[in-house]
Amino acid sequence: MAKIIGENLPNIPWQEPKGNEHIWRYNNNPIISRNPIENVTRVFNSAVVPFKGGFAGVFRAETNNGIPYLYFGKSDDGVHFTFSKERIVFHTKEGGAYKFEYAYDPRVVKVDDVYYVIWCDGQHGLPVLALGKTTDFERFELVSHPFLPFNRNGVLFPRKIDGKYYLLSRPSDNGHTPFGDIYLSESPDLVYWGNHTRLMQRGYEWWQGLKIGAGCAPIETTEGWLLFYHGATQTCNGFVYSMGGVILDKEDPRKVKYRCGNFLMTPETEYETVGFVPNVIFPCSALTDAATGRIAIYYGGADTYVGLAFTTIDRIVDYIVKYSR
Ligand code: BMA
Repeated sequence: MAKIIGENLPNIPWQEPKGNEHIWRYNNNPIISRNPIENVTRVFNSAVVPFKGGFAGVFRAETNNGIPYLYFGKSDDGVHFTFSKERIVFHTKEGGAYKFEYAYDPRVVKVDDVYYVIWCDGQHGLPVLALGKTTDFERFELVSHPFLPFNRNGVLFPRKIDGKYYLLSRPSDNGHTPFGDIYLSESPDLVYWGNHTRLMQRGYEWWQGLKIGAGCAPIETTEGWLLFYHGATQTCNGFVYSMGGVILDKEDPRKVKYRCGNFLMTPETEYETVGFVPNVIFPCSALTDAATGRIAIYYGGADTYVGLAFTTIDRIVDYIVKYSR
């Protein structure tokens, strides 16, 4: 039986399944609805981590001029969030406030005692990955822009492997990117990145046939690194984004052990199929409880809402292995 290697967090959001589903949605989804903050029309594709006995998050917030920025939110139960009134300010090395063009799809990953925030940042109108950090969710600092444009979906591994940081990313174009594979890069210091390799190619399965991108920070388990990601297909009415799952080798995350040929979740509910962009499930973070094996996944629905999905380590590993290619 697979086990999560990590902290015991008995207070993560949770709801029991009805039957033997491999993954199930929270009954009270969406947990964040429209207009949740003054001057913000939608919050989605956001990342939540355990913090000081409760939860903290960095949220993709589309302001009323249609431009996305990053906002801070905190919660006691991981379901009800209180948001900052203003955008998060990232301090530069020179001491000033980093001037955002736009910022979206944040991930937050704790490595040692630092919370790293990775997002897609606009620089001279081009999408690049940006990396920031905080220890208290009050003062945030900009660390670097790891790669050249064009790149999105940056996801850091939650610990160093053989003394190196590992970062997943997805080279893209300047628009809606009708292609894309997941790459893996390594760094000794979070500034200089190299040994870039293509980890996973978009699939021949139709749901992930157009492009794929990393989702939540990889979860360390006895079976390897469990990664929830998104896969997109192209239809005559636009892209459809589903959630996929893969298990990477623990010592060498460049090796794919099991990649599920089936999607884990595809848009079905109203908050996934109807919204600013219909038919989008976009996972960005997951909370885990090692003792019970529970996993709570935060995902964006239809570029409009935040939803929660639940699974357990044994159910999801069984499913990924059963339907792996
Ligand atoms: C991708 C990203 C995501 C978004 C998705 C669907 O390219 O921009 O932020 O959720 O498209 O619109």
